[in-house]
Amino acid sequence: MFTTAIVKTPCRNMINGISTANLGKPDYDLALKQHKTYIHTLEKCGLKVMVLDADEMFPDSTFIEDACLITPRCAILTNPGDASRRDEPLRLSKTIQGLGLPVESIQTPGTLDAGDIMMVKDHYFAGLSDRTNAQGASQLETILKKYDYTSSTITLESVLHLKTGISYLENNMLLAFGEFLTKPELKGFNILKVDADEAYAANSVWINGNVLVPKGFFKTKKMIQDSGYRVFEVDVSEFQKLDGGLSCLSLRF
Ligand code: CIR
Repeated sequence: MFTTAIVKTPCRNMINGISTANLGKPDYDLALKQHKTYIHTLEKCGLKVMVLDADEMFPDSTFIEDACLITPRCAILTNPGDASRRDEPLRLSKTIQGLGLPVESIQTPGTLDAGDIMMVKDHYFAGLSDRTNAQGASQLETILKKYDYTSSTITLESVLHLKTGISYLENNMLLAFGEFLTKPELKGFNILKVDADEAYAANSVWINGNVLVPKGFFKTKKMIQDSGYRVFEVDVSEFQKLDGGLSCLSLRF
């Protein structure tokens, strides 16, 4: 169960965030509105939400998931793989230090975006991507071991982050599309297959028996509902324009 989430208000400068989506520039006012609805949805799932101020220095900083990994036994400030995001964890450090957990960090030459990390009970899958390198994953493994956790890696082929393509829905259920349907590392999970035309919805978020699904992906929404979850549809179109999804917008713990 999660009790708390941390989110970071989008900054005006988000329109200059990194993007490969080809969906145009985000509309800032609409993004703010969508972010508020996202916060309310987290609250409906029973979470207390800490809302951090916008930070104009970092256009992508609303994608707070990449800057820190919070586990039940420690918090790990990351070292984001894209130079423009490298100092985002520093700006979070005070908030994270205040949580009452031991705080660790990933160090250069290791890089790691926590969007590449998927928690499955006491095991953490780390995606090796353009953002997370082998040294980052190996530092993560060493840190996690100290707290009696295990980890393993999965090499990504086409998506930005591991959780762009898969979401763990607890009870051994995985939501996945494309390259993740056939990965040997993931056999053993019950996989809910997301169709290629709804690939964006593979980034959905389990919170205490509820699943947040991006708005407009009807087949995926129905499939998750039919599997027994309560589903909340959340419109994050303005964040999709920056390659970001539902999970990227919060730290949940
Ligand atoms: C980036 O490219 O870093 C941002 N524009 C999007 C980050 C999305 N985060 C995530 O998938 N965890």
